[in-house]
Amino acid sequence: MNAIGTDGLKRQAAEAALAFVRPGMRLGLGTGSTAAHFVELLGAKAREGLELLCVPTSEATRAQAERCGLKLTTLDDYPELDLTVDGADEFDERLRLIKGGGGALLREKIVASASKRMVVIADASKRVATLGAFALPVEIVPFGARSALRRIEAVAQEIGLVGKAAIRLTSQGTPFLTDGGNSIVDCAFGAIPDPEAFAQALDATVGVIEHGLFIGIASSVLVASESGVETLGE
Ligand code: ABF
Repeated sequence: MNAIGTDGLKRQAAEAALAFVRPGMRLGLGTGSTAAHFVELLGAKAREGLELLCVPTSEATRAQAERCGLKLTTLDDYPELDLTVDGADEFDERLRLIKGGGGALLREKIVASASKRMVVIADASKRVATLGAFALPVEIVPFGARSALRRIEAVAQEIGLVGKAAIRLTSQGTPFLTDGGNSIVDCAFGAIPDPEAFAQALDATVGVIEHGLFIGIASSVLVASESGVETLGE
């Protein structure tokens, strides 16, 4: 914990991301508490007259954006966006990310991949030398979920990753379902020395819809710490 506090640092990162926004942009809006700061700040700009069109990455962000008075659109109407601003669960020096702790990774990856630029906003606690301290979320088809979980463990083991994978539950103990009605497997395999290899293996696993490894997608990470906001990347 620090003097500003984690939430204050998230806000600082979100404020820094406003510098990337230009009038008339089509924007992807991330999910999570850091992204929520950005949505709130952007809403204030929109109410001051800044013209924007936004695509939310979750139903929660859609509801917040509507409350803030942001104009919403879809990827069907605008398949290419100018910029997405989103949070992350972890990032490394090569701008590789783990996302999906909030369960929105599929829409987050679709929206970020449709954007010319993805700016990640985070407090410095998310910065790691090697990804994997945060359990990697993997979105799977609910049908045959336990079989998919076993296949995920097997492909992980083939590349030397061993640990515990578990189907995510809600606080009531029922299966967690994403906005798309899918399940999430959280993979606590520890350090992932070769995220590209694991991403490829997961991409080829039956039952896996998408995983939370974002590689080659983020253009920059704005990292807020006690000493200010540092920009990694361009
Ligand atoms: C989204 O929100 C997710 O991809 C990530 O799981 C989470 C980060 O949450 P927070 O900003 O609340 O730490 O960006």
